[in-house]
Amino acid sequence: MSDKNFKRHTITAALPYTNGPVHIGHLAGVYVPADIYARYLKSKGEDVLFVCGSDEHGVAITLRAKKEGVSPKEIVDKYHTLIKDSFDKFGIDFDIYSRTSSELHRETSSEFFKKLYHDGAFEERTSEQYYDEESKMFLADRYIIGTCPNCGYDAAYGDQCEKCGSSLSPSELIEPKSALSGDKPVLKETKHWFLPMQDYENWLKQWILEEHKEWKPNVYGQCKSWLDNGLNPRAMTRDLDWGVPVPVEGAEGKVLYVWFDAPIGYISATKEWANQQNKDWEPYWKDENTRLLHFIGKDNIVFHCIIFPSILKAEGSYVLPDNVPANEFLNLEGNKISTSKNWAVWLHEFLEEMPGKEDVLRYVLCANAPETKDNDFTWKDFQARNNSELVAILGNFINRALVLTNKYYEGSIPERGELFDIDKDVLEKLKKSPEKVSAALDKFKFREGLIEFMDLARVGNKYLAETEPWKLQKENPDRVKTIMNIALQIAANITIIGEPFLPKSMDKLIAMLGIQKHKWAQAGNQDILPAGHRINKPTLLFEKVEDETVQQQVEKLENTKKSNKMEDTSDIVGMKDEINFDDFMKMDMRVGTVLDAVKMPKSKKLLKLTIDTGIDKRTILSGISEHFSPEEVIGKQVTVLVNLAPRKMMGEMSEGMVLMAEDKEGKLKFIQPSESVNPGATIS
Ligand code: B3M
Ligand code: ZN
Repeated sequence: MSDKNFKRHTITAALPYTNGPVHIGHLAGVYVPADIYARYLKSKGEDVLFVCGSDEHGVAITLRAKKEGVSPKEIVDKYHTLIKDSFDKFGIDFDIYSRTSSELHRETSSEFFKKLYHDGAFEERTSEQYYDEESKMFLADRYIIGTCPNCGYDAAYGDQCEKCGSSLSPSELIEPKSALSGDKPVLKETKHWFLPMQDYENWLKQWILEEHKEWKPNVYGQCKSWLDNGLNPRAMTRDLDWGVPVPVEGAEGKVLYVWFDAPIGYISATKEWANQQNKDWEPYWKDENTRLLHFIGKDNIVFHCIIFPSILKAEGSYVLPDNVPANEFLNLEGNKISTSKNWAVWLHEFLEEMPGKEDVLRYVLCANAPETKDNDFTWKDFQARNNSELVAILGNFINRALVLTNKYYEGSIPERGELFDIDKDVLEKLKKSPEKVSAALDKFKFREGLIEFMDLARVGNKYLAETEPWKLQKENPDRVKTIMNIALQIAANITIIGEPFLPKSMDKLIAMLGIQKHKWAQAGNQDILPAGHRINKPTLLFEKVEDETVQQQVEKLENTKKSNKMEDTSDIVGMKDEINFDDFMKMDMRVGTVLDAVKMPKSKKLLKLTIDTGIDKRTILSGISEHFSPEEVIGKQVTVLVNLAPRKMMGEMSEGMVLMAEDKEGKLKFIQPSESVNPGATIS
């Protein structure tokens, strides 16, 4: 945190697009850390407002609506409810979960735009954009489909090719088509309002690169690279019929750019909350003693660190973010999480399939949070962390402490007697524990904070294992009283320090201990539970996850993999156009023998083969280097298309083609005669 003593905190978590459900990647990257942080500050007694809501505008929504054959309104209603419910059940404790389709948001974002418009903050520009005459609409980049100029993929979008990943602009597409009508779109003039980002460049450089060196390296680095590359004007309006109408004359049929209106959604959400609470919203955004924090994923960094701050700066009366602790991405079982490929663990499905395990998922996602680099979620790790950490350490310690207290003292906390070194040592560790967790959380190091918290449970667990009170009860009941008292004080402290991480389990533990919820200031206190206080009968805090359960989840993913493969290859499996016999006879295919093979310099894919075709010895370049080493192919009989027109590749002529078969996993195999034949044997 900057050295400043802030009076209040406005914490925002990225507004999820309501074009689908939320998954573990969202939770790990944004909502779990944001919730831990907000709970931690609230426990410290800070004035905290934690806002979120649904991002219901933009092309992502209209595309989804098209796909499902319903209206955008139906889509946002459906997913808003589903997402809100998932967050609720995972204990993500927003003070308000709003939505950008609300009237209050329309008003707020319109007013904001108008203010900037009247202040002359925008540049009005007319440019040519693709227009679909059949649908009578300007086409958003995503609505234009064509051939990628880089890899030749024929269904690339106007903003990106999903095959090779290159980012594109619609004018680069070869043979662009409208996704709406399939027609070739025409270029037509349209007017938009641009924020001249280049005018903010120097200010941003000073504000971020000089004054916010404490931002996380991944965030700072991305900002630096944007700023080093130079900023360009960005249109703040779009030709679309779904969104907040542009509130100025001559803007009919246009809406605010979704990345203009969505961050203002944080402000509208604050207003809605303030109305509900009968409070004033303005200090949460305009008082210089307010600390604004944005929790987001890495793909949103530029919008929250560069564009939105410029918008706020242009307006002039708002505070700017003090920090933007963005995370990297979480992968799933080694692959990138993908909504379109259904490669995800969806929260609403997890809730159904693993009821009661919400905190376990929070725990595992925090332990693996992609804080500094992308990270991987696996079901094996989920099981291991549950069984050997939550059950074996935290759960075991609590259960032992509470069961023995019930057994020996009918649930009443015993007095502490004489202290030995081991007791003093444990009490000292208890005292230090909250500082250690705080030090990590203050730096947004949630994994470290979790480890420090679990260390306290470890200390307690080890203490009981070493002192073995169950063996002492007969001959030395006074000693056991001291041990049990200390163990119970640790348990009470765990409810405070663990609450930001595992809120539901800590509520359960609070109930078992029969105490009130305590604030952070009490953490480290060695006398939370007075002697004589009665606790309740314990139930298990965590239960083992069995192999079967994990196996089911793994199988579910394997099935997804299989069905993806089928979809992926459908266009390959489908037959090519019919040819006649003469077409076939044009191909001259022969069996050749590979005489020599070397790797092509500077190429990952190509092997340079010398082949005896029976007619001649020639060079053929073949894209098999990732599948075979040169030694493996020398001497092999292969099938060669010998009359293919020669082609130059990487400066070397290739004369012909070696035919290969590709299996389901994408592995290549040679097409060979079943028995050895003379080089040059013809194939027909
Ligand atoms: N809806 C993008 C996303 O979900 C966007 C975030 C808006 S935050 C103002 O990645
Ligand atoms: Zn491409």
